[in-house]
Amino acid sequence: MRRENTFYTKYSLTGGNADCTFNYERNSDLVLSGDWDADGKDTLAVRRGSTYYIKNTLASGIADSSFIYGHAEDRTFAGDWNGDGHDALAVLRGNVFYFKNSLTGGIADTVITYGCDDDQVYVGDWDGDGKDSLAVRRGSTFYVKKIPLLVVLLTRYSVMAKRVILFSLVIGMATAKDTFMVRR
Ligand SMILES: [Ca+2]
Ligand SMILES: [Ca+2]
Ligand SMILES: [Ca+2]
Repeated sequence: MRRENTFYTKYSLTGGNADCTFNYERNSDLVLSGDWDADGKDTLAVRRGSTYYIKNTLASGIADSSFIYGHAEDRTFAGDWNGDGHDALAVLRGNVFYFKNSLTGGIADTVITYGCDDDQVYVGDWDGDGKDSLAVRRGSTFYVKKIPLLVVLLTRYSVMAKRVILFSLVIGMATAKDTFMVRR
């Protein structure tokens, strides 16, 4: 959770106080989390304009690396697009996603057009293949890229959707796939 510019992190899914607190960067910065160095631990990156500051430890202080990518008005997402264990960034401009597999600026490694401008976008490894991909939410409908059957079920039947989500959660716990949590 984030309160002002202090981050409280939890190492387990229980209530109570956070395990550690630390300060990093300024209030107005956009914060992303990911496993930038592939050590199995997620840490933070901060975006200011189109400059990204990467930190590989959960501590205050100077960023481990920084680079410029995309435009200041782009939306930014973090994920492991190529399954090499390193999370990197994708920016969304209109409905075009520009994926990058390294924490550097320059030309995107993959460019795709997907969804609509104002969709809510989620990143996850929906099929458990180790690569993150996209899902977009438009109203109460989820569109999961690479899982057509799930898309049909979630689109057509709201009762079925609950069952599919519940089923996915159970499967997800068993296979370490990312799944949706629906908040009501
Ligand atoms: Ca890491
Ligand atoms: Ca990667
Ligand atoms: Ca995947």
